[in-house]
Amino acid sequence: MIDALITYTQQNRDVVYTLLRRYFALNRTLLLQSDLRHEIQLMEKAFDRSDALYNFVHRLQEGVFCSPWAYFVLRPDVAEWVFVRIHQDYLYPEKITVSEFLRFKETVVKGVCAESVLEIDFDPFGRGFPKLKETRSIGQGVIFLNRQLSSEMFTRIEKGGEKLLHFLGVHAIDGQQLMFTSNSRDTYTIRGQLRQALETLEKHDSAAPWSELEQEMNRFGFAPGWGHDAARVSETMNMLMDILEAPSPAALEAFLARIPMISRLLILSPHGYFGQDNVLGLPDTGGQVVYILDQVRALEKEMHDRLLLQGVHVQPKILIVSRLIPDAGDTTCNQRLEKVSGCENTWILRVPFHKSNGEIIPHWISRFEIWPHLEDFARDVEREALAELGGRPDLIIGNYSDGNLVATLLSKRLGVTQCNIAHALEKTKYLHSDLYWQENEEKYHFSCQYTADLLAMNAADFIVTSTYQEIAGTREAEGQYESYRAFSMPGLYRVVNGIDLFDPKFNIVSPGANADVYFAYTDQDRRLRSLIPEIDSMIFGDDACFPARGALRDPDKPLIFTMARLDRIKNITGLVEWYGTSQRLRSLANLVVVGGKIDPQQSSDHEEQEQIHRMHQLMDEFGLDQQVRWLGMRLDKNLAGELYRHIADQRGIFVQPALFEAFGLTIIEAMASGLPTFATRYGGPLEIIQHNRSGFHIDPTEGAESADLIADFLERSQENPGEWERISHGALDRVASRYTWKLYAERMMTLSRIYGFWKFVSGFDREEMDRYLNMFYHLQFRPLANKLTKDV
Ligand code: UDP
Ligand code: LCN
Repeated sequence: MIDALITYTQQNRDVVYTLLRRYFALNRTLLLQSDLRHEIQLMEKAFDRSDALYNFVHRLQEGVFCSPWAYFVLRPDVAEWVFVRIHQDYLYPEKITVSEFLRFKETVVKGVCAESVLEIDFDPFGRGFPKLKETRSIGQGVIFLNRQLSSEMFTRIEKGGEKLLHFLGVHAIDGQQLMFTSNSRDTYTIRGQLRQALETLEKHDSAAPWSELEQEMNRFGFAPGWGHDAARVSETMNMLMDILEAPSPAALEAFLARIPMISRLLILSPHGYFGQDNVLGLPDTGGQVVYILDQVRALEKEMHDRLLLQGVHVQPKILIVSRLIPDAGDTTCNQRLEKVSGCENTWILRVPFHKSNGEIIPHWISRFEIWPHLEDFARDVEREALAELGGRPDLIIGNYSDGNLVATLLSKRLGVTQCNIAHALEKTKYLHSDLYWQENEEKYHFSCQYTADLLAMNAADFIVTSTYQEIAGTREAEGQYESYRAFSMPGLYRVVNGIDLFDPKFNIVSPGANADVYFAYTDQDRRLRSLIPEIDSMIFGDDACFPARGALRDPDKPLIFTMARLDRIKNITGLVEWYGTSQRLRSLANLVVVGGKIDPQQSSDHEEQEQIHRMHQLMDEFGLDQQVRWLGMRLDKNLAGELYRHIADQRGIFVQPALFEAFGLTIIEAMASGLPTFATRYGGPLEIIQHNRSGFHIDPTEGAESADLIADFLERSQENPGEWERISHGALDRVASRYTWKLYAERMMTLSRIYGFWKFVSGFDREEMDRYLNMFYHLQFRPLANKLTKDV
């Protein structure tokens, strides 16, 4: 692309010069993708799509300008970055390094002298480690890793077969030895034992239970774990025979899927409020809590079923660790231990934060303020979790920046496989929050958060994401993890290689919508009809029973429904504004908003308060009190589930207008209920919804256009009800095929076993990386976190 641009520039100097002049004439040091594209569109010359300059500009991410230099970030394709500069007079495009680009940006935008700056570079530590090559394979790390390492296992990895046997030999759960009665690593001996056992098994009925076989199998050196009956035991033994003879990735994956490796999980979600009831709608508590509670139910069942199939009678245990908040209002977040309902042996363990004098901190602390507490928290959790679990967990899963940092500290100390889940990385949500970190420091402490993110993502054994775009974005926009690849926090450090998207640690495992709660509106037998009167008075009532503003004058119109936390990024106020401005939309449908509080004084979150004020302002400005019903309350999930369905009964729609949405559980919930859904094109929803098949994408920066798209659909559906049904069916099919917790749990268990195995067998040669991370933690993260007070 650069060569084409050089040739083009030589032949069309005037065109390139004119474009650069336009950029400089804007008198802005920093231009975004949209600004750069906009200027080329305004030029007199008509470009066609094969034009080198047009192509170049359309692949730019940003530009930095300081006469006579223009520096650009070019993203020719997903996950591919090139840095280029052009001199205004000489007009010769030159490639530059990432350091040069960032240095220029820091100097020009922030005016800092950026010569001697700490540069963070994780790249050298990944050399020699297998990496994906194709962008389409990003997010399929486990398949690649398994293929690559299993073919190397008996060649590159010294004594691969013996290591596999050793791995099997050290398996025990609750003191019960599994797989082998002794830890022999001699492949020759084991093959002999396997042959003898297989011969004996042939004499048994294939349905004979393990208890009947146990004595004989013990004599040959085999402990429980091979299968619940003779057929399965012999299948598993044959698989091992095959692998010891000639390993293949598929055989290894299938064999590992049978090993009872995972029975104790530790899941970390430190910031509150984490509870089962009355927490949604409280600050910082949203989809992450819903996700984890549904996740543990699915994982517990999957672990339980797998262990039984392998003939291991052990009850799996999951511990979700969060913060204990003594002043927890009407939530249970002040209880140390709480059983998760619908589970046999899954618990929420809450561990408090302390002030510097040791006193327990009684109140909620925003997720942006919790950094100085995490190291002590990790230490306390280690003690309490080990006691509760009765030993080390088999896997530690972190959630969000804080949980992932604690997972990093604990996994390192305990030598346990670490999995990260981000839910949302704030960096892509707040524009230029890296560059202007100092300006935002008091409110958000992004210096701590982004440092923690870098530490945790590089330390993790594997990272689970909900979508592809979360890792590597789309052709148009960078991904959330990708945004950590190269950036500057002037005055702190410059990251030249923050994360490698081709690292096989990334895996896409999408969450689901809880099928017990969110199911199709047509599924009449399961509907909670008794809730309908309450829902009707919530939506159509005008009494004071609910904290609400607005009363719908014309209840026969279809409903446009939205529900979210009242954060700026969720852009609920944006939707209200589009609705207020669009007479067409107002004449076609009413709007129902569930989110936030009506009284700003009842909110303790500064962003929420601001949004509440804005909602009132918009309701006043556009006179919306007879067309908008705003409910400032949190709905329990059964009520929310029946509400989606009730709105579908009346041929309504769901709208998710966020400026950016990492994934968006409400979107799959609405779709699972059969509601046609319109969701932001920025973030995960772009992948969840297939436009005009299972819903619609809307552009939150183009309010009028989005309002028209919605109005068009409502009009079409009025004329032809089959149109509404077409999208409704599309939505139901999409969720059923892609977004279920069963699929999630199966995949997650496979990942845990395979990464756990490879960590054990290959060690991943990570010592250098560990040392670098250790230094980064102590020299960067700790001082930043310790600058914040613990005595809030
Ligand atoms: N939710 C709810 N009741 C409410 C508000 C939200 O049950 O009053 C649930 C909603 O159904 C969804 C979650 O909270 O499961 C929000 O998750 P999402 O991923 O949409 O957004 P987040 O809040 O995590 O950014
Ligand atoms: C946090 C978010 O912001 C949402 O986009 C996700 O759906 C939710 O967590 C669950 O992962």
